[in-house]
This record gives sequence, C-alpha cells and structure tokens, in this order.
Amino acid sequence: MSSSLASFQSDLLSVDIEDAVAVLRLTRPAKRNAVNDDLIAALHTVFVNLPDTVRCAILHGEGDHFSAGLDLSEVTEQNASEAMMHSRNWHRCFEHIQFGKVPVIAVLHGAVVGGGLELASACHIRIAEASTYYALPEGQRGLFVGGSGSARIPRLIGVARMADMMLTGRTYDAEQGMAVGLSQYVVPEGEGMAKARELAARIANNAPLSNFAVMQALPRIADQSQSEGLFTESLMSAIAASDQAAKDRLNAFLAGKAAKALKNNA
Ligand code: 1HE
Repeated sequence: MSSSLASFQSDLLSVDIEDAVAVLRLTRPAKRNAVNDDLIAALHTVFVNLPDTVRCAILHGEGDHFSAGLDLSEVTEQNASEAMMHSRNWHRCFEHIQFGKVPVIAVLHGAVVGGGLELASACHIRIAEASTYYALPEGQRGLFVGGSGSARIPRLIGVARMADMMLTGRTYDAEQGMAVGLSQYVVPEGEGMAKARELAARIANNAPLSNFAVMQALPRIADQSQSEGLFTESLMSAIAASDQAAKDRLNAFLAGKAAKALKNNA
C-alpha cells in the first residue's frame, strides 16, 4: 500500500494498489453493500488520497450485488436539515470520483439500485456482468434521489427514462441497461474484473493530460452552450497538444513506432 493510504483501514472498503491501478472493493456483502455514512467517508478518503502513481481506479462489490443503495437504517430518524447535510455529503464524495485524480471503472453485478446506481454513475466507465440489474426504488420508499442521481443519471439515459424508473419501479437488465446508456460494456458473469483490468491498462497508458481533459473538460463542455463549449475545447486541446507527452507520441507515430487506430482495437 502506498504511503498516502498506508494508514487507511475500513471494514466496508478494501483498497489494493496494483502498480498503476487502484482496486477498490465494497466489502459489506451481508448488507448487500448498502451505503452508510462510514462507507461514504471511506470512499472520500481513498479517492482524495490516491497516490500519484495510480493512473486508473476500479470499483467493485463483494457478494451477489454491487450495491443496494442508501443504508435505509440510517435515515429513518433524520430531520430535514440532517437529510440535506447527508445528501450534500454524498455529493462531495461523488464529486471526488467524477472529478477526481483518475478515471474510475465500475464493475457491476446483481443489484445496482438507488444510491448504488448513483455511485456507479459517478464513475467514468461501467462494465455490467450478466446478472446486473438497475432500479431506482426511491419512489417506493417515499424518497427522492440524494446522491447526485438527478444530475448524473439523466445525462446517461435521459430525464424520461429516469422518471419512468422512479415512478413505476421499472428495472433494466444488463443488456437493456447498455442499450439505454447505463453501461458501456456487458460481459459474462465473473468476467468483469478481467475486462476492467484490460481497460485500466489502456487508460493508464494514455498521456495523463489527455485523461485529465476527458475527465474534467468533456462533461463540462457538454454542460456549456455550443459557443462556450467550442471555446473551452480549443483551450483544452491547445494545452494537451503543447504537452511534451503529446509531442513524443505524435513523433513516435510518424516514425512508425506507435500503435495504429485499427478496426479491431476495441
Ligand atoms: C439493507 C439494504 C439497504 C439490504 N439498507 N439494509 N435501496 C433499496 O430500497 C433496496 C433495498 N434492498 C433490496 O431490495 C434487497 O436487499 C436486494 C434486492 C438488494 C437484495 O435482496 P436479498 O434478498 O439478496 O437480500 P435481503 O435479505 O433483502 O438483505 C440482506 C440484508 O441486507 C438484510 O439485513 P438483515 O440484517 O436482515 O440480514 C437487509 O435489511 C439488508 N439490506 N439492502 C439497509 N438499502 C442518497 S439517496 C439514495 C436513496 C436510495 O438509495 S433509496 C434505495 C434504497
């Protein structure tokens, strides 16, 4: 374990640093990886303190489910102001995932529901194993999303589909989820981690500034007007292209020493 996380310990989250890849595992299978305050605090600590040697992170869950969402036992006695602070705490944590140091790949299986889907949505790439299903049971529980789902999930699947999931309890299975945009990949059961490690190796091999631009600039440009977005794009593109890593990679390609963008690269 690297020094910045050397003292990290949690019953709810394990962290393994495998060279340039950090593997995070939700370790609360008895409660279906339901997300309580301590798990939010642990995730926050880990994402803020990822060592500089890490270039990509993978997040997955122990047991039969990725996550059953918000730990419902923690919120029954909350008043409005406590609930507001609770939600803002999730927002702060998930902000450090989406706009943190490195791209994050979520490996999904079983239930990805409520706050579990909000957590997955804060990641950059989602790989769904065949058993994955997605639900937003907040409507049935008398709740509303509070972990940034209303901002992130419509950006993946649209407001109408999210409203349908919340109003009617509609679920999507792994294939349906990929078709509507909840995941980018579907793989056979048990093959999610292998796929994630393969993708993480590719991500870790990119120039850091390119990954930074994808994580930090791309979603912000999508939120801007076309005119402002294109200006931001030009700025980000100029900064990336002027970096030595870009110059080295362009010269390597021109010298015939870099991989081609072939049809079967995916
Ligand atoms: C929990 C939770 C939880 C399980 N909070 N304890 N999320 C939900 O509404 C989903 C609630 N969970 C379920 O519907 C089911 O547990 C599952 C379909 C995910 C899995 O079913 P199953 O049969 O494998 O497990 P189980 O028997 O229901 O649960 C095992 C234990 O985990 C049991 O505790 P035990 O002490 O009786 O063994 C459950 O009580 C416990 N458990 N899920 C607390 N979520 C920031 S806002 C986000 C808002 C939301 O996320 S709302 C959606 C909440």
